[in-house]
Amino acid sequence: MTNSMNDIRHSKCIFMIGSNAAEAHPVAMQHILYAKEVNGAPLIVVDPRFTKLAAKATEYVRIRPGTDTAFLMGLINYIIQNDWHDKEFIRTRVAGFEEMRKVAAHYTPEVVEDITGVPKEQLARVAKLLATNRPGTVIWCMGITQHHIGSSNTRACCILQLVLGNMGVSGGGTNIFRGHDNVQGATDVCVLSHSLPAYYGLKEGSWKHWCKVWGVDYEWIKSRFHSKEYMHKKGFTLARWYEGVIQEDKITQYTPIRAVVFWGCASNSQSQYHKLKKALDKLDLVVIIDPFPTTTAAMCEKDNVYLLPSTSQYETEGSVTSSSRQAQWRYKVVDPIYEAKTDYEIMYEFVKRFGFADKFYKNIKQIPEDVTREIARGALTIGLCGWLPERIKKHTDNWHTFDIDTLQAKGGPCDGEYYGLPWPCWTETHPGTPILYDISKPVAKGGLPFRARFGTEYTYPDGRKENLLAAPGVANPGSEIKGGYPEFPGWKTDPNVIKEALRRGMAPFGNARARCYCWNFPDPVPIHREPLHSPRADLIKKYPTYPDKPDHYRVYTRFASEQKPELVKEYPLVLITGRMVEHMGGGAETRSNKYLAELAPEMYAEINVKVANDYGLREGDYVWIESPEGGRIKVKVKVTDRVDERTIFLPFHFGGFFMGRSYAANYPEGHQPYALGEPANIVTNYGYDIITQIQATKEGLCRLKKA
Ligand SMILES: Nc1nc2c(c(=O)[nH]1)N[C@H]1C(S)=C(S)[C@@H](COP(=O)(O)OP(=O)(O)OC[C@H]3O[C@@H](n4cnc5c(=O)[nH]c(N)nc54)[C@H](O)[C@@H]3O)O[C@H]1N2
Ligand SMILES: Nc1nc2c(c(=O)[nH]1)N[C@H]1C(S)=C(S)[C@@H](COP(=O)(O)OP(=O)(O)OC[C@H]3O[C@@H](n4cnc5c(=O)[nH]c(N)nc54)[C@H](O)[C@@H]3O)O[C@H]1N2
Ligand SMILES: [Mo]
Repeated sequence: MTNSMNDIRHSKCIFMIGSNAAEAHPVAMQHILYAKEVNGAPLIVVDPRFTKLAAKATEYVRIRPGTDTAFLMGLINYIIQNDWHDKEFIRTRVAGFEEMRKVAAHYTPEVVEDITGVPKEQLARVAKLLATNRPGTVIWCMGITQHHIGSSNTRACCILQLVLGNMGVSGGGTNIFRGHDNVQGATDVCVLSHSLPAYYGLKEGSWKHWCKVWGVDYEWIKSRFHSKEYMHKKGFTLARWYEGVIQEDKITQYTPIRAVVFWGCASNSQSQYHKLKKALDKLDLVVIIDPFPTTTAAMCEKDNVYLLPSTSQYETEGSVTSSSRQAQWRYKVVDPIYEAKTDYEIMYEFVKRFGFADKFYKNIKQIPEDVTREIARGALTIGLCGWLPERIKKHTDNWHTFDIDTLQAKGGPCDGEYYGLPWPCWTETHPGTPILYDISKPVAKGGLPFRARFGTEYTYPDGRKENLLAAPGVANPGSEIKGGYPEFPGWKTDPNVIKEALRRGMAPFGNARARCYCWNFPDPVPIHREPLHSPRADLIKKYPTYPDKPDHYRVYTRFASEQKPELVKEYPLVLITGRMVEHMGGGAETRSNKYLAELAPEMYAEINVKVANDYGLREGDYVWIESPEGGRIKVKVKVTDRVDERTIFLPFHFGGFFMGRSYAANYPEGHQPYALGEPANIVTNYGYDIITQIQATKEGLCRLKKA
């Protein structure tokens, strides 16, 4: 998120694509509705479904699932064709515009209408709203990311904002509403398989940096791995770990997986759940560390499960990071109840028994403060150097002294600082960066240019050379160099370099252009590729998916070999999934809550009136929904015009049933949730993003049978 939830109050136009914030981010809605109702900003909502958010829209765009890149490139093309692009911003701060423009030219309103189903008049109307109401914000969520071309979708959103010149300004930006409480913090410390904390990657230099921060010997860390190769090899992702067990797609790891720890993770949140179930049946050991036993425990039929009850967030404390890159201190409300232990304690007990507590806790005497201090010492890349526990607590304690519009404290102990010290917060005295890439302020006061991450010059395939640094004259006030500059050598490992850069009025990571052409991506400019399982057989030939990827996070991942034009004949309906306001994630917490379970007690499928009539179904009837991979679920139908005549929507929060069979009796006594139901993820299709491997849960095919 480049700006903040609060900053949306200043937007002149709000473009939301693949987000249903009215259900998934109801608190953020106060800022969206403020901009809309108080300031009169138009609200554009792009979603295949007429959601509760769409009900608030000035302009609701119904789009065919999995075609967002085509729509976005169509908007970009239309904006350029009408000469509405921000030429000065592009001239000074953007790279690869020419290359991008040529690709975008393909997406004429007619072509876009054919791919997306959005009428060309509506595309023109939306483009005009964006062009005439600046600065506007672009907000996206899972409707954009959970696709095999999810990474292209996200880049197309960014390019749209570059073309409009909406970056680095209040009211503009690319604003991605995050998921869980503290998921931004979890991402920043990188609980992912392809990087060390703070986006350092897995190269030797990164390991050496973190070894220094942790105070442990690099050779010792190396000795913990099977071989040096595995120190630098991306791991399995959450989406596909089970293949490491069942190996139906070939794995590239020296040994299969035999044990899994679910630490605050619900298995029914993962697609291909019937495959995951096979893995649960095969594993030697399953450990669940959670305040609830979760559906996972009930699904394990072998006597191979350990339940370690952890506390909830109210029984522990520490720093947490919001969507807007802000830190807060969460204080404990009550002591842990019953035999539950905090996640810190559980971690400690493991580490002690594994025999390396002396190394793991070398710098950690006081939990959690010293953990936060260690992050501040190591996470230089995103500028967490100024996030000291004392400062974070001071902000939380003085919450009321900050302005709701600017996030800045007026007077008081945090005078002039921005709430939660939004990162990068480069030093112990830096006020935080409320808006990324804002060159109107000095870097030391929260300004920032674009990062120079990809060298200083690039030669495009046609021989055109381009300087990748910002144009002369474009820099933050007070910058020693009045124009673009490369990164400061050593800034990622030495806080003194960061301080030196700030003293010279400059950003440690350089001052560059934002790229519209990413040569290190499979599609340097985002292009439309038909969903892996597409309802439009005719378009597959024209817009095919990628070739298969043999080692994608250690698993053979099918793309071209999975995209079959004839599939739609047997599976004629499009399947999308998502959230409802009453439930959270896998639903362990909310389905175990009497009041929420009463509000939303049952799993259901939203189907259109025409589909209901064609299949002879009425509200409340049961149907089998079947996926191409052999998953099937029995659910109740909800007949509604929210979805179109070809699309079925499923919420993914249910569990405790499996293909028609109840597993209720498998829960530990007294721990059965109040609401049980079939997991949607039994029928979400095969399909993963080409870069991130996120599961494509919003672009599958299925078929219906009356139960
Ligand atoms: N109540 C509640 N709130 C939550 C959560 C929860 O489980 N419950 N989960 C949290 C988490 S972890 C996250 S990540 C966020 C997610 O928040 P959102 O992403 O907003 O939630 P979703 O409902 O998954 O998806 C949003 C919309 O994407 C649409 N969509 C599906 N396919 C497409 C497509 O191809 N194109 C477009 N443009 N749209 C499409 C769906 O119809 C849906 O309305 O919510 C967070 N907030
Ligand atoms: N079909 C489909 N599938 C999806 C999605 C979709 O849109 N469609 N969305 C995907 C997304 S974006 C996400 S983020 C995932 C979410 O999926 P998960 O993260 O797997 O599901 P949650 O239920 O949100 O949270 C997991 C568990 O954390 C536990 N928990 C809560 N607090 C604590 C704590 O302090 N400590 C510990 N140890 N545990 C705790 C909860 O009890 C819960 O059981 O689902 C993904 N799956
Ligand atoms: Mo999420």
